[in-house]
Amino acid sequence: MWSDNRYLNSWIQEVATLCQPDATALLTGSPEEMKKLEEALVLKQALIPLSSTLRPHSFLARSNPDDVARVEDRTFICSLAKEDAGPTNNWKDPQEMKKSLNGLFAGCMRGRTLYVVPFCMGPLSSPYSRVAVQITDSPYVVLNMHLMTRVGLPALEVLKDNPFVKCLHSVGKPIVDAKDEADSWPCNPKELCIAHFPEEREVWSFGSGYGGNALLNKKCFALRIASKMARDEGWLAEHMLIIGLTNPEGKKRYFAASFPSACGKTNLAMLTSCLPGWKVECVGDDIAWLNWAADGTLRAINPEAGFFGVAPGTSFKSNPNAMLTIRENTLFTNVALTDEGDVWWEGMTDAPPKHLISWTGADWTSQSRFTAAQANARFTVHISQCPIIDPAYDAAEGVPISGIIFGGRRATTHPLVREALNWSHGVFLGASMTSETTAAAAGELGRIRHDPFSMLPFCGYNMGDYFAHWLSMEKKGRKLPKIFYVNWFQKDGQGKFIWPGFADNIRVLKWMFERVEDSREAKQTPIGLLPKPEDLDLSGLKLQPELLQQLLAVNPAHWKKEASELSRYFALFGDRLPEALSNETVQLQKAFL
Ligand code: GTP
Ligand code: SPV
Ligand code: MN
Repeated sequence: MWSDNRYLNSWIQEVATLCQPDATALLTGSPEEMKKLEEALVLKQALIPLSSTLRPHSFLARSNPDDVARVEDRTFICSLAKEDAGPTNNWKDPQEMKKSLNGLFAGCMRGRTLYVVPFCMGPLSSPYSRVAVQITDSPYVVLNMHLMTRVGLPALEVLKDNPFVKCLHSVGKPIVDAKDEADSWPCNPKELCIAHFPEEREVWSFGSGYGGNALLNKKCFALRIASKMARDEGWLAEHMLIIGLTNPEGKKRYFAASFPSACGKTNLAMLTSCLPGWKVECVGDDIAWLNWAADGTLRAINPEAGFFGVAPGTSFKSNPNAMLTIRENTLFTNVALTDEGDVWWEGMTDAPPKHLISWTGADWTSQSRFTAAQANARFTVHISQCPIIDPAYDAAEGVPISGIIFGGRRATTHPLVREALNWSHGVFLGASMTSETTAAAAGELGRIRHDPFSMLPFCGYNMGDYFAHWLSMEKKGRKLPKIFYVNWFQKDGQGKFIWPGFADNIRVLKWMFERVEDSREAKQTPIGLLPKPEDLDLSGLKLQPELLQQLLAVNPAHWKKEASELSRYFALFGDRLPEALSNETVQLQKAFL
């Protein structure tokens, strides 16, 4: 008897029989438990303790070089019907997939410990929260989950004797010889498979120990499975940060923003304002669950309890709040190690230290021809350490959302900011998101791709149905948030970013706040409502007038191309594309004929 939950007890038995671990442990969530795991990993040299003065109680993990990011082409949505996975997901027949997974998992935990990690996504007392259980043979994954979710007995207390989402994970490398025993990052990239069963509410992940492949609480459950639950139950599970924005008069409004992976969510979520009197507070940096409350407001909770943030580019200049968040009790993965026992990555300081040990364990100097940190190097840390944590981050009822922001990484075409004309135009803006690919997923970098709602890799069902679900949110009595679309990433002829970004993004947030409050006018264009240049607060910023003009331009040649590409893309969805979106596309095309 592992717990009071009969489903859990029989599942543990079933998985142990299949995977044949040496030992089984149910996690309580206590700090002592975490300490024991850390000590064991340090002993195995799978964790390097950092300097206790420079980075107290913090560790560095180095992954296998073939296991550094999410792998989208090995990620599957195994819905009963192929059409329910839709044209943007990899589909496999659930029965066939289960058969092959049963083969892969048979005996896969030999020599290892099977950890059972109950976890609650969202505040323990929130009606919007959901409990799941991850079984994993990776102690590194367990440590991450301790930092990022509400784990252990408190989660089991919430669960009681109810069914839960089953998340089964193995690094896919049983210990058979001394080499396996010594391996500090076991994984099995050749057999990698991350399979989702949306109808059964199950995830099976095999072969990776990294990020979204292995921390099944995050993208696998809180987005892919949860998006399907949300559709069935009338809510939204989104790849969004959540912030509170306060103006100099003390009025506060909450915004949620959806940008693709490595496109600025963590940075916006922790923004330090460069405008006096304006303040940002952080509710979450990656995932939002949105529900309609009885009073018609859209309430957001952050299902997570910690950050799994991109390290490269993070500095006291770009994101001081992130730097303060990770000053201690932080788990770093694939960053460089300094001679003093601290961490470093590209962009952390203007000049690199003279000598480093790179993420692969090699000596590094500024003459080296490889980067010191891996491009998708990350920090894992509990949200409570964020100096600008919002007082309501753990509130059961969530926070009321006044504005939703979409955005992507585009060198041209998309202006700094625009506002949707109405809800269905806003859904169209979300559906039409495009962005350059980043190191957050394995594959080519910098290729422009469609990433609707930044959910391309994370939607657990047919994306056409997902669009329809968003459209269906517009109902009588609901206070619909205003919808915006931003682009911090326009470049000049030399390939330099035009907009300073980071702290200066508050200038754009201020305009959106004023729009939400109906206290600013806007200019109507065929792509939405744009700020009048004089309405953007650019005080203290040296920006040449031609550059400001470029930031707010609607270039007809660019938009003609964009609209025709969009029409080609939407055709993929066939009759699952809602009519409202095909109408919007036609309108856009007509405007730039
Ligand atoms: P995921 O955790 O993968 O979902 O990423 P994210 O959306 O949270 O992205 P994050 O904030 O970590 O930023 C990713 C990269 O974009 C970092 O290297 C940042 O330095 C860079 N970045 C973020 N905001 C801005 C901005 O306003 N301007 C510019 N030029 N770069 C930015
Ligand atoms: C992302 O890729 O959007 C991330 C990192 O937030 S991971 O957890 O690996 O998905
Ligand atoms: Mn993300």
